[in-house]
Formats: sequence, structure tokens, C-alpha cells
Amino acid sequence: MKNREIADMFEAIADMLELLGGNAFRVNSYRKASRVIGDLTDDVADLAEAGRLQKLPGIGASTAKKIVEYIETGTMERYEKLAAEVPEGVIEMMHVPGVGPKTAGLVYKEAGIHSVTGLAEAIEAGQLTDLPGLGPKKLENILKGVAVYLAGQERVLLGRALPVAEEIAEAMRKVRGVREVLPAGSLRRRRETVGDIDILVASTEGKAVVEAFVGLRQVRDVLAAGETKGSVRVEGGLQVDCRVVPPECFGAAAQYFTGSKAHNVRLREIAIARKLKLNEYGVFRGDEPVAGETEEEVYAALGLPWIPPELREDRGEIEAAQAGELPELVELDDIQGDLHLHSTWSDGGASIEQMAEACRALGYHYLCVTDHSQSLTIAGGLGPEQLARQREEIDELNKTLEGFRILAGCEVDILGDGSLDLPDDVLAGLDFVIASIHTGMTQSTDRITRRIVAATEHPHVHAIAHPTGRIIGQREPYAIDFEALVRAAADTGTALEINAYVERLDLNAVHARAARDAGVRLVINTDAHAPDQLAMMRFGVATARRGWGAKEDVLNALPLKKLLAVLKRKHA
Ligand code: DGT
Ligand code: CA
Ligand code: CA
Ligand code: ZN
Repeated sequence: MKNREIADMFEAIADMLELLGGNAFRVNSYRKASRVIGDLTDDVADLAEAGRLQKLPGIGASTAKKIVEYIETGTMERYEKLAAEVPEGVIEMMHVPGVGPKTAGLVYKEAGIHSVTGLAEAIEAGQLTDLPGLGPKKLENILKGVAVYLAGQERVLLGRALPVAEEIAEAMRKVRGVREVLPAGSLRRRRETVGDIDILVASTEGKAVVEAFVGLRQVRDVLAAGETKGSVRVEGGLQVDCRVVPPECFGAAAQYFTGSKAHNVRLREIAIARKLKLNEYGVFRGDEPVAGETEEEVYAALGLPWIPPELREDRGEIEAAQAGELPELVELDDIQGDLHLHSTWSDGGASIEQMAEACRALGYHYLCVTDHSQSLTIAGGLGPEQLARQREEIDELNKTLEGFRILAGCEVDILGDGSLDLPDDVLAGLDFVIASIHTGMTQSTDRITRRIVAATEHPHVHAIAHPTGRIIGQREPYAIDFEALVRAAADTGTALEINAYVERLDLNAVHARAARDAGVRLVINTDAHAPDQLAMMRFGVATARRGWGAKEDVLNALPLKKLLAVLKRKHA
């Protein structure tokens, strides 16, 4: 399908137009087109062939023409013309936090700067100070933004790395002589970003397996290929290492290469105290192997139960294991429904019915439609009357669904002063209300904390969505006092979301753990704007697990009846 390519191309056109100071309306219409095409589940080429492109929201005659042009010729003239005018590095600059299209256009046109690193160097050298609007504070901010941006560039999002790793693991399982395959490293621990992918293979035929690995169709560059280890780059620059170990060492190698380093150091200390030696080949007493084939026996040899990979960060898991107090972590199967998703009523790409069908296919028992509220006009936010009409549609749909329930909700904006974007009586009529911030994200700690705390204190707010606002590698969290938020959430019985969107994972693992330790309920949602995005739930669950979350900590692991009872309690 060419959907993604076309969506990216429209996004790039919007970026370039905006940078060149183009008409805001046009810029927005390209962005909308990009989102609509990107969220499509059908092949855009099929729609084009059927002449149905213009039936899509946000696709007019001229965008439809460009889509057809791309499908037929593989290029878009509009894009090519703009791309000839704006260097790629300038577009990249625009995505640095604190820069944006105006500043990127300015430093390019006035100072000839055309790369992110060039921008940082110019600021550090004390240049650019005479350009309009670039005061010392702004420049300092941009410098910080460059650091955030570059840090995000080096590591890859879990949501991008995991499918690549699984595809490669699947291919390796089919290679002759391969007994077992395990993606290890930070990926197995489900860190939110990974430096590289580590694939572990059990086989007695190291060299042949390494040759098969470096010959996979995903491989772009081969960095190394030896007797037992291969190292490659796949598309996008992501590095993948493959290690082949004999089957009798597989458990020890899995333990070692899953890490983390800090966890492994602690295990080695325990081994030494027991007069044992632990390494990637096994556990030994003198030269005598005591364990190695499975991870369970490696941990058992150290007097420990098997520890789930998500906990292996030396954050107390070893002490908990010794005390027999490891948490029973929540699992994807425990999730009963998704309580934060969008439909075509606001900025989603699918109808409520389509989202409900997709949720049912995932085995859920309920979902809650939480379209945006009225002040968020760019996202087509809903007012009281639209919500009432949406409720009618939901009631109708519920009549036809057996063993499944659609809840009526809203993602209500927390306004600049901490009040909510809909009147109390409207919120009171909804099954579930999740509040979030989309404006004034750069307010001071004091202001933004008071604003979010006020939302938790509101009798009709059940949860706070993406509570810290961070976007990995793109936007720092709000300056919020997180402890104060956790206290307020605990006091008021308000849940805090783990937003499963791969760029968000907000709360992150550390915050999620602090919240659950304080008795705050977590709610794991995808914020899906299209059916296929519902599958991101697994990344939210992984984050909850890294935050030591159990099934009991998670609001949407409750069966429908219990969920409704909990929600009513807050309303009362
Ligand atoms: P990453 O790739 O930066 O996201 O993080 P990891 O944890 O995947 O680290 P990586 O790829 O350098 O190594 C994979 C695992 O191998 C790591 O989690 C633990 C183990 N390991 C690597 N080097 C060492 C080491 O020097 N000492 C110990 N104890 N373990 C190591
Ligand atoms: Ca790694
Ligand atoms: Ca590695
Ligand atoms: Zn949302």
C-alpha cells in the first residue's frame, strides 16, 4: 500500500509550505489530508481506482489529483518543486523543539543555516543574535531543543523497533539448524527506546546461521559477520546484532544479553556470595556447570524465582524476588477495553461502529468514545449538542451489540485557568470523562500543576490523559510537579493514564510506578484515531509492567460492571 508514502508526502508539503510562509489554510488542508490518508485502513489506490477519494473527509479535488498523480507516476510535482527550494536539513530543523517553521525559515534565509547541527554550532558561536525575535532566552531554548532532538535520534522508539525485531526473529526461526530465537536486550525489557536490537539464537552451527542472518532481505549494510556473531543495519539505520550460542547455554545467554547491565552486576554479586560463577555461558561451581539451558534454572541456582524482563533494572526487583514479593504483572489479556479513542465525530479516521468492531476483534468487552471537546477546533472538538447526538448514535449501536458495550465519553480540554471545556451538567451525563491539556503547555510549574490538580478535583473527571505531555524525542514534559499530581489523584480517586501511543508512553514507567505506589489507579489507553492503532495497547501494557503494575492497579482491567460502579463513585 502507498498510504504511508502519500501521507508522508503531504506532511512534507505542509512543512515546506509553512516554512516558506505559505497560506495557513493550505498548510492545514495538507496536514489534514496527510492524517486522513495515514489513518486509512483501505488501500488508497483502490479508493482512487473506484473514484472515491473525494468522499474522504479533507480530500478535495486538488489533493485527490495529487494522490492519483503519485499512484500513476511515483512522484508529485508540487512536492518536487518545493523540495527543490527547501533543503532537507531545514525541514529537520523545523522539527526541533523550540524552533518551528518561522524560525527555521528565518535562520535559513537570513543566515544560510541548513542543518540541525549547523544551527547548534551557530548559536554556540554567538551568532544569530541580531536576527529578529531571537533573544538570548529563545536561543538557549533552541539549544536545549537540539539536545533533546539529537538524543531522540540516536535511540529508536520501541514501537518501531519491536515489529522489526519480531520480523527478523520470525525469519531466523526458519533458518536450518536454528533451535530457538529470542530478541533480548533493552527491547525484551521493553524500554521505551532502544539503542540497538539484540537477537539471540540457539544453534550448534554458528557460522551458517550468521551467514543466513546477514543475508536477510531486511539488511541494508553488513557491519560484521564472524563465527558466532553478526552485526547489520536495517532500513532507517537501526543496528541489529545476532549472537549464536549452543543450546545448553541458551538460558544463561538469554539472561546475560537481556540485561540490564545493572541487574546483571547484582546477580554476579549474588553468585560470588554463593561461591558460584555467573557468565553468559552458565552458572558454574568451579568448572562444574550448575545451570545454563534455561533462564529459570539460572535464577534458581542463585536462589531466586524467574524475574520478568521488564523489571530487570535493579530498581528493587532483586530484593523483592528474594522476599518472594515480586508483583504479578498485568498482561495484555487482562485488558477488557480501551477508554480513550477518537472517531470521525472529531479528528478520528473511523466511525464509532468501525472502532467498536475492531475492539471486539481484539477480544475487548467495552470501549469508550472520547472525542475532543469544543475549544479544540483544529481537531473538530464537540460541544454539548453534538455530544447529545453522539450519545443517540451510541445508544442505537449498543442495541445491536451483544456482550459488548460502547460507553459515551469525552476527552475534555483543561482550559488555561484549570476550568473544563464543557459545562458540568454535560460532563455529568457522560459515562467516562478523561481530561487533558492541549494548550498552554509551557506554563510555569506553579500554574500548570494547579491547572491539572484542579481537573482531578473536578467531580466529573475520572482520569487525566497523557498527564506529563511529553513526546519522546520531540517535546519535554510539562514543568508539572508530578508528586503533587499523584497526591491529588490519590486523594480524589482520579485515574492517571498510561497513553500507549508509541511516541507518548505517558505516564512513563517510573511515573507509573510512583502513581501505583501511592494507590492511584492506572488506565491504559491507546488514544487510537484509527482501528489499526488500537494494537498499540501492548506498548502501554509493557510500560505498566515496567512500572510494576498489577492487574488490580488498572482501571480498564475491570469487568464492565465493576468499571461502571467505580466510575459512578466519582460522579457521586
Ligand atoms: P540499548 O541497546 O542501549 O537499548 O540497551 P541494551 O540493554 O540492549 O544494551 P546492549 O545492546 O549494549 O547490550 C545488551 C545486553 O547485554 C545488556 O542489556 C546487558 C548485556 N551486556 C552488554 N555489555 C555488558 C557488560 O559489559 N556487562 C554486563 N554485565 N552485561 C553486558
Ligand atoms: Ca540493545
Ligand atoms: Ca547490542
Ligand atoms: Zn486523545
